[in-house]
Amino acid sequence: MTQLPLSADLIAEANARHAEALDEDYDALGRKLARTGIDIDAVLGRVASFSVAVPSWGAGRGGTRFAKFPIPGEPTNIHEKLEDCAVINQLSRVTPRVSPHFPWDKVSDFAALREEAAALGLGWDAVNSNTFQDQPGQAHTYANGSLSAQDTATRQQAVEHNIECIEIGQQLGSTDLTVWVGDGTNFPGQQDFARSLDRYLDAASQVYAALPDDWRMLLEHKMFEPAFYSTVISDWGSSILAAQELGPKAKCLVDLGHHAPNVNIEQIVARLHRFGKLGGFHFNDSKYGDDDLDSGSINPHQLFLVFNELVEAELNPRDGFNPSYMIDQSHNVTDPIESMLSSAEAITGCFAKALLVDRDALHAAQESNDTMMAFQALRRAYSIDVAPILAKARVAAGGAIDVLEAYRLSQYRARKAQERRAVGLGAGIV
Ligand code: AFD
Ligand code: MN
Ligand code: MN
Repeated sequence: MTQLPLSADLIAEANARHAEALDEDYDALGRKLARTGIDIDAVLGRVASFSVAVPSWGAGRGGTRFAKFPIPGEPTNIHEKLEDCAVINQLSRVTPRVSPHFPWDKVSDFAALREEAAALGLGWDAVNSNTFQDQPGQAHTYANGSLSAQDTATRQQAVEHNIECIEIGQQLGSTDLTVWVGDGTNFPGQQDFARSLDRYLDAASQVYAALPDDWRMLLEHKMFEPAFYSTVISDWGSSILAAQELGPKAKCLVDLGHHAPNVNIEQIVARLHRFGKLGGFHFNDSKYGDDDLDSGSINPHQLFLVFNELVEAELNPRDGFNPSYMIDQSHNVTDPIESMLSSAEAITGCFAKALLVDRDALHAAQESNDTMMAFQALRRAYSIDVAPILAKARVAAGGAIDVLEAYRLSQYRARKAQERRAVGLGAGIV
């Protein structure tokens, strides 16, 4: 029996006030799309089956290296985080899975946690290991690396932690392990580039060997931070080489914020797909680096171009093409629920726009070297306001037409501020 956190009546009442306007907008958009041969109901069907996972750690207020500013009613443990994730899904109907991070989300009974999530209408996405910080009582420090550490016992500890994450994930019903390591250097000469990668590959292959048959290992690259001179899996090149060496169950995960400024991420998507190694995404946005800003808040066009490649990839599938989508953001100055509601809408919107691209016109223009018309095929789709399609999909599934309005009407955060204990101050990128 599912028990969702918000009142269905409150959502229905708020929707009733917008229903007529939505119908008008949807019908008008339907007529406009029909003129170019697009059936809006078919697009609606595709949008209705789209989903993106949310990270458990995104439910709390993030921080920078300098400070964290908690808000009243912030979640303090995985149970409260799940409840907040259920709010996001109840309103958006597009975020039905949560991606947990260990040991942050560790509990004594994972079977019970799985049921708790199911009762909130939630399933589980990729499990994330954490070998980028030390835990109290940990035998070997990760200060000098984890899977690539010089010290054999440290590497072994990191391998065992990843294997434990797989075992937890099996209890939750996950089928992906995402591995991001903070391993790297701050000084030229600090480590040998080749030998540190050798150590990483050797340790990662031990984790790979523990993967159940239907599992994938998603390698997340990142060019800097916490290491500022070099990182072991710095870019998509290192990532795909490692994934190829590990085997077919190893794939590459693209976090939009983990590249050098101005890198052509949509081309990376196409390249990884070409070699059957596109495993998934962490959606966020950035202006300067791994800023973890809200998806589509800085460069929505790039997000659209990424989805354009994903729709192309779908038309030309390679073996095992099934990328996992997740939001990975740090909400430093907003209510995390509001940020993820807004981000889920931005992400779904870019997917919808990518579906509207006239592929025949695009391909014909490409083949005849008609640069302007090729660009216009993309631009026409990007310019369409798809909001009525997204809202229709939400309403049909029991969600809200205006997600932020319904959330604010619910007074959810104020109620939680009464119930939950305050979280501590402090700094930390999460
Ligand atoms: C990192 C990565 C990654 C990781 C997270 C930890 O994006 O996904 O799990 O932050 O906080 O930058
Ligand atoms: Mn990430
Ligand atoms: Mn990141």
